[in-house]
Amino acid sequence: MTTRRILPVFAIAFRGPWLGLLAALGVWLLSGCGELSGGGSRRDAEAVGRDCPPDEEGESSAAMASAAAPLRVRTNRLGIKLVWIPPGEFLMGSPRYEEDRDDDETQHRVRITRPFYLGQYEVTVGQFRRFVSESGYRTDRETTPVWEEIPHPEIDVVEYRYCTWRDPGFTQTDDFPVTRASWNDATAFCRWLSAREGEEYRLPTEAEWEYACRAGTRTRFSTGNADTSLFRAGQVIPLIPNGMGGYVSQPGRTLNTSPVGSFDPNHFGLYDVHGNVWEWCADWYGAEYYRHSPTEDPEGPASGEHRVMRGGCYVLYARYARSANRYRGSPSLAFGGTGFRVATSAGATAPLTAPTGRADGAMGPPGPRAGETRPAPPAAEGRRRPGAC
Ligand SMILES: [Ca+2]
Ligand SMILES: [Ca+2]
Repeated sequence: MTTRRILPVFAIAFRGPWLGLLAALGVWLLSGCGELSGGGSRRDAEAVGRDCPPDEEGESSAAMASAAAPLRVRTNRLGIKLVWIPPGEFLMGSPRYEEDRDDDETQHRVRITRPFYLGQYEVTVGQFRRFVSESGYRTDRETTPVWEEIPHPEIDVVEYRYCTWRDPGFTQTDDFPVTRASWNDATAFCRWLSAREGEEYRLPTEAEWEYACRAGTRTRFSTGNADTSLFRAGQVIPLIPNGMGGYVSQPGRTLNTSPVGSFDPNHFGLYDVHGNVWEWCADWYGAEYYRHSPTEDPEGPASGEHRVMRGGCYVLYARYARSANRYRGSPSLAFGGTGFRVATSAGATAPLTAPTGRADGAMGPPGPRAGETRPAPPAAEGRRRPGAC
C-alpha cells in the first residue's frame, strides 16, 4: 500500500480522556460534515396514513424466498463481487414508533420491479487505486484539499492534516473501503468501470439501496432493533450506552474503518451495509420526496442540491446506521466516512449459470460464490411474520 501525506503534520494538540476525544470527534462530525438529522416535517407520517404497528408487520415474500435460495454472485474482471438482488416489494422508510427516526423517513410502499446486481462489498482502496492509476483521475479532495483533525486516542493526541483516499489518517490496506470519495468521484469510478467492463455500472438508487440493506427485515437494522445487535454486523463507533448517561467502549474495536467483509453479512449476502463507510446513492436528496414517491422503482427528485448517502459510518453511533436513515451532501463533499458500492443491471435478468471465475488481475476480498448457501437469516427480532399491513 502506498501512503502519501500531502502535507506533514503541523500540530499535535488536545489532551483529554478517550471519551472526551470521541465527544470532540462527534462535535466535528456534526458541525463540519453537516447536519445529520434529516429534513422533512412531522406531517410526513400523517400524509400516508398509519404505520404498521409492531404486531402486524409483514415481510417481503420475494426477499424471504431469496434468502432461502443459493447466493448468486458473479465477479467482474476488476474483481468486484456482485450479488444478485431479486425484484420485490417492501416498506421504505421507518414507522413512527422507530427510535431515533428523522422526519424525512415517511414510510411508504415501494416495488423494485427489476432484478439487479449490487456490490457485495464497498468499493475498496485497491479497486479505487486501479481506477486512479489507469485513468489519471484526481478526486475532489485532491483538487480541493480540506483540513482535518485526526484523533489518535491511543497516544492521546489529535493531529491536523490534509487527508485523501490515499491517506485517511490511519493505516489501511487495499482491502479497506475507499474513504473521502465524493459523489462526483463515485460516479467517475462507475463511468470508468463501465468502459472497462463493457457493461453499465452505476450507483444504486436510494430505494434499491434500502431494499437491499433490509433484505426482508423491517427493524431498525437488518440485525434487529437494538444498537448492540449491530456490533456483529457493522463497523460503527465502538461505544454503547452504559445505562447511566455514559458509554462504554467495545473491547477490541478501533476508531478506523475495517477491511470490507470483516463483519456478518445481511441475508442477501451483502457486507457492511451498516457502518464502515457511508454509501453514495444515485438520487438527489428530497426531504419531502417520500410523501409523493412513485411506488415502482423510484429514482428520487429530478433535481436538487444534495445527493443521498446511506448506512452510517465508522465514527458515528449505531443509530446513524439504521436501515431507514438518510443523509446527504453536495456532490463534491468528501469526508472520512464517504464511500460507495456499485450496482449494475447488466445480466440481472439472465438465467442462473455456472459460477464465474476470476479473470487475471482480478482484485477483491474473498466471499461466497455462486451456488453457495446464503448467510443465515437474522435473529427473530429482525424477521417478520408473513402478511403485510
Ligand atoms: Ca437522517
Ligand atoms: Ca457501509
